[in-house]
Amino acid sequence: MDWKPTACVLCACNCGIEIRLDGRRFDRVRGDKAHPSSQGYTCEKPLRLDHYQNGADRLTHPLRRRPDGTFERVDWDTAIGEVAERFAAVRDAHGGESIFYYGGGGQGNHLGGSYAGSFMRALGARYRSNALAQEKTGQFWVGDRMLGNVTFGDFERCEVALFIGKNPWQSHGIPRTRPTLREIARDPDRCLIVIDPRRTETAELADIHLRPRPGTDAWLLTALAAVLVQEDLIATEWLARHAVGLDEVTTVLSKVPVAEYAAGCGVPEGLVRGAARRIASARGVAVHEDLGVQMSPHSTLNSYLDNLIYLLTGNFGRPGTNNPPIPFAPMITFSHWGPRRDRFSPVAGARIISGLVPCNVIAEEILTDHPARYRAMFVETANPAHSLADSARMREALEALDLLVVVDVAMTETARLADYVLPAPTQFEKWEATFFNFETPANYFHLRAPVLDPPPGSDLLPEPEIHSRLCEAIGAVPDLTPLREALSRGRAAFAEAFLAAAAADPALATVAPVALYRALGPSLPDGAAAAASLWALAHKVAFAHPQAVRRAGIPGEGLELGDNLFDAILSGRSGVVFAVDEPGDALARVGTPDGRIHLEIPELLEEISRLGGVPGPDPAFPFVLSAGERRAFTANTIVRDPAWRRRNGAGVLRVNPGDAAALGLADGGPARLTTRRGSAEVTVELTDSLQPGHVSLPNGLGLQYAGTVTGVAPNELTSVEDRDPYAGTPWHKHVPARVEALG
Ligand SMILES: Nc1nc2c(c(=O)[nH]1)N[C@H]1C(S)=C(S)[C@@H](COP(=O)(O)OP(=O)(O)OC[C@H]3O[C@@H](n4cnc5c(=O)[nH]c(N)nc54)[C@H](O)[C@@H]3O)O[C@H]1N2
Ligand SMILES: Nc1nc2c(c(=O)[nH]1)N[C@H]1C(S)=C(S)[C@@H](COP(=O)(O)OP(=O)(O)OC[C@H]3O[C@@H](n4cnc5c(=O)[nH]c(N)nc54)[C@H](O)[C@@H]3O)O[C@H]1N2
Ligand code: SF4
Ligand SMILES: [Mo]
Repeated sequence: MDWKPTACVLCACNCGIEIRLDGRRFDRVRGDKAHPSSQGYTCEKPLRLDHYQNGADRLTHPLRRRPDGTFERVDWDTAIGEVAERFAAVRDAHGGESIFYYGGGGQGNHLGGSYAGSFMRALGARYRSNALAQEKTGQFWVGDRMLGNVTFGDFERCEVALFIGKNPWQSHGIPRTRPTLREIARDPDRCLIVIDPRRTETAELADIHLRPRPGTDAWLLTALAAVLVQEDLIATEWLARHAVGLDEVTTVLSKVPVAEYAAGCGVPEGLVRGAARRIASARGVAVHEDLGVQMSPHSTLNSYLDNLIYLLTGNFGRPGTNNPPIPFAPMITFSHWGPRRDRFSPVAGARIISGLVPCNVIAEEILTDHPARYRAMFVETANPAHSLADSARMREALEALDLLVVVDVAMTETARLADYVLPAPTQFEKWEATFFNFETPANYFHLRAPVLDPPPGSDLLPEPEIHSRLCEAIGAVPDLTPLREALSRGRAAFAEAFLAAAAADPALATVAPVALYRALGPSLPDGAAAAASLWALAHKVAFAHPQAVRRAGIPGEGLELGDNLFDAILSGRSGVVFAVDEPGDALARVGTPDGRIHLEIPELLEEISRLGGVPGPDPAFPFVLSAGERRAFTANTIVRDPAWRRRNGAGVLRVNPGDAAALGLADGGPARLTTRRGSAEVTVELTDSLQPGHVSLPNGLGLQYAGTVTGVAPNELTSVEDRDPYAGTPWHKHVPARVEALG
């Protein structure tokens, strides 16, 4: 029996799995016990990964759009030549800044995206985005200002686990999620606190469930932070050593009317005070916020308050608390404390955070006659026609472009609108890896080898090859002969030659990943050319964190350490530990100029002072719709085949039974769901896990598969205007809606 090690690609945990093939079919999938992070754990979703691998709408050949909107097959030389020529024409006519890049990595694949920057830089493109700019950028902005970094909770070792707008039982996001949650819940000395308007699977396990009315977290979190200050539960000595700005924060929080705010969000005051005291008394508190607050009103303020809760109680930089990780790749960039503090998008003037234009302004940046509008777009591993707010507007924007090129494995809602569709092998047919390496104290990297070949008769290219050919087609790749010669003398000579060449030749620096792929890639064992960009990243990690890398068992000094790490990654089929933190190291990764934690963010403290009362609903749209709940069988739009789901293939609108009775809705019956932007027919499921007035639709449905659309696409119902004032992130969990009986 031949089990092949790889990883699940359906969420950011990327649990190690092993696959047994029957021909080209995934006959069986099981957890990989040798994987250092997941240790054999999986949830139910990857067991049916064959629906991703062998989906009916997989792309098999490069496609070009005909004037009538249908597609014709072209060969790769034609596709690469024409795509390169047309991007170059847009650049020549309107400047490289008019070319926009979207995507670059899904839940399981970031290797391809590590090469995309080469082609974009060579074209002079300056603007890009991806899904992080509709969920995490508010949190990044707050982290940047307070810590010059972001943190992740150490849930394995915490005493108190606090989940805010996050249902990890279904959405995962921490290693071995379900066993870890059960361990916390079972242990009488530990405490699981959940803040969610819904009685989620996680909330059912919780010791304390704070259940605010949807969209009122700002009041609840302010009340929690205020109790810490007003009852003198803060880590005064620790803060005096490590933080500045405490007075400004306590001045605002000491005035908060806790009882009034608790009443405003619908949580008993005693429960708020009890939760604050439990947090303050713990040895270690780990906090994780997610879409429930990041995609609701006051989202950036909520992220600030979440940070204040763990920082005011000193839960930072120790085992069992929140820590800034040592990431393998710099997925998040911080700029607040640097010379180029703020950048804004050219048309909407929206704040660019971590290099990303807010998703909610992309359509606006295209659908205008502004001279700086985006005119061409390169989309890779993303489905923005489905995943961004207001799909109708997004489709209109994508159609208005002079050129749209999509790299994907399947014929998606976005690919359908493209001028060229460039097909890639699936994540099991090529070398792949993810950069979701944010764990502490031990951090992992997993380079995955292909499990099978691309389908016979197909004509696919992996993303690194696509980007390299595009760079070559526009003449952006300098002569690599000297690098190849250096490599023949060994990696040490190569490193020296590469660093010297990149410093001396800006053209080489511009396409550095592609140059590595072409020069170093062919020398890598087992055809792992795609791993070439990791060589540079391994050296960067080894250079920045030599002790942590050595603690992970990688020997060596200087360049040798980086090369040893790279070799360990190349040969470790189930993933390797690349860094091990030591308690206290995390404090050194506070990236502010004085190394202190900056508690004060003046504009957000001002917003806390102005909170006032909780606003009431719009009588025309009395319900709050959470558009995009994570359920047992949802995974964004990665698996398109509805047969993947064992139950509820089409997804249901969850409704409170009291609301259903008042509206005349029956369990399993139809209803009409209407928002300011759209309307859809839905099937209703009655459940008292939802509060009255709150309804919820699953994430990732409404996909066209084999000619049929199944379920409701959530963003047919959302609006681009409903977004955070700082980060531009959407309020997908808080869409004003109306529900009516049908039939
Ligand atoms: N099964 C599955 N897992 C996934 C994914 C998937 O598609 N399916 N997607 C992955 C991705 S990309 C992400 S980003 C994560 C997201 O993971 P989560 O953020 O956990 O997922 P959601 O279900 O979207 O939202 C979390 C919770 O927010 C709650 N919520 C709604 N409104 C409010 C509110 O006003 N306040 C508070 N406090 N909570 C509220 C909802 O009831 C829900 O339980 O999941 C990842 N994991
Ligand atoms: N209303 C609403 N909208 C939401 C959300 C919500 O909760 N509510 N959640 C948001 C969140 S958190 C996220 S992360 C986004 C996700 O939305 P997107 O970032 O658009 O990504 P996915 O849906 O994950 O789609 C990934 C794409 O990658 C393709 N793919 C898979 N493997 C490969 C590969 O090897 N190579 C290439 N090139 N492509 C591949 C898949 O076919 C698919 O088209 O959606 C967001 N949209
Ligand atoms: S969906 Fe996430 S938690 Fe489940 S097996 Fe895959 S990576 Fe692990
Ligand atoms: Mo996400």
